[in-house]
Amino acid sequence: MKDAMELIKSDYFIDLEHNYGAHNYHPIPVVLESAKGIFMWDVEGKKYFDFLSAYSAVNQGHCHPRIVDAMIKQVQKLALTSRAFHNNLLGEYEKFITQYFGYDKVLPMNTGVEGGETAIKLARRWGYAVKGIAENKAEIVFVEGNFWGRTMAAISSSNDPSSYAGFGPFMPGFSLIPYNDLEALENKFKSNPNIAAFMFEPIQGEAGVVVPHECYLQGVRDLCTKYNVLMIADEVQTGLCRTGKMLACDHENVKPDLLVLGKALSGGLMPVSCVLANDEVMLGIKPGEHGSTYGGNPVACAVAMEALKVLTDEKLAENAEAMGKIFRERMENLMSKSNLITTVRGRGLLNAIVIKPFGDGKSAYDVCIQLKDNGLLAKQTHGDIIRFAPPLVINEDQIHEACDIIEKVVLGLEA
Ligand code: IF1
Repeated sequence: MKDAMELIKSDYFIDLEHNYGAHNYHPIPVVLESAKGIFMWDVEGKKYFDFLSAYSAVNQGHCHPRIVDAMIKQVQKLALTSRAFHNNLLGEYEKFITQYFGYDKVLPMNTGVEGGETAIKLARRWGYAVKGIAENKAEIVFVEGNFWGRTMAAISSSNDPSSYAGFGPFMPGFSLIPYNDLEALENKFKSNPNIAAFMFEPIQGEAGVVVPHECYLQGVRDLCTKYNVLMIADEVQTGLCRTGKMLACDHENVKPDLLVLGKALSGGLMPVSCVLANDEVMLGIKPGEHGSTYGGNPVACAVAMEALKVLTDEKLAENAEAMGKIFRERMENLMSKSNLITTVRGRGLLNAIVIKPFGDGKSAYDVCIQLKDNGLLAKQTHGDIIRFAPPLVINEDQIHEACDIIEKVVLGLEA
């Protein structure tokens, strides 16, 4: 039984958030105070496996020493110049990241949704300047179940009422087709000559780790090429080794025209995002036509270069691939012993289980509460799906220990 002091500590912080913060979240009731690698500790000193990684922003593990050091060194020297002036970090970073991913140029921003917004502006501009679409007629095609942020453009492309309801009117020039459906994509492209781009996630994260069929990515690439439509891959969540390859598009060796990155681009230390593209697209935006106060700031440049180096130095894609296989085998074995789990799916260390509705109205949220009580933090999505996404530095013993907790909770709930 928690003593009064322990309850007061967590409840004290939860009450502060409730009384003074907007109520735009419903967090799992745990108050974290420190983190390292794959573990986090709450204000009562209890240790947890982090199986969310801040939605794949902490792929390198919490507070990675090399990335923290890079941040500390730079922030004490030169933190922010704005883009009104040059500095000695931005060009180095731009050269590093464009060679790292194989594109002519990069446009640095901060949050993932700013990356998406920037990609859409670049695509519309290309549509007018290169494809010859009539002014204000450019269309961008998205997929059902997409999630790329909370801005007005992002929610204008959503078919999830919890994202868009009550926030209209919406951005024009957007349309939706089913995900993982190449026939629908080709029919859409045939129906309208004014399509500038198709923007999608190679694996849908928020939709519940929806993995498309083999060859979907190649099919998208071929159709975008055939109909002169820009392919925009939103790899904010699936990129940076999360799915067992550097990029989820690498599973089919497909190269998008625009690549959007964010989250783990900073190893979870600060918002860093970007769009990568070749000159025909990137040079469509002229000086003074797009930007951001903090976009490409010297600290972000230093942090992002180190975060990217850690991914390759520590072979995190290979580890994600290997550990993910073990995780899915354990979950499939659990599914064979449980009536609660109906599906196991994912790639690398981006996985999810689908929970059958309980008899007494319990849901995946209740499983997450029990997981928390047993020392593992995860978050449900869309009511019946639990996403499991630990930092990519997790080792085999830790994967098995975490799976033992998941197994104990799931089988315990059935008993
Ligand atoms: C929250 C969800 C995940 C993203 C993809 C762009 C962005 C995101 C594929 C925008 C952001 C975050 C938002 C965050 C929780 C998390 C999330 F549950 F909201 F949907 F990961 F699935 N593209 N996803 O997943 O990046 O502007 O947030 O930096 O609490 O809203 P951002």
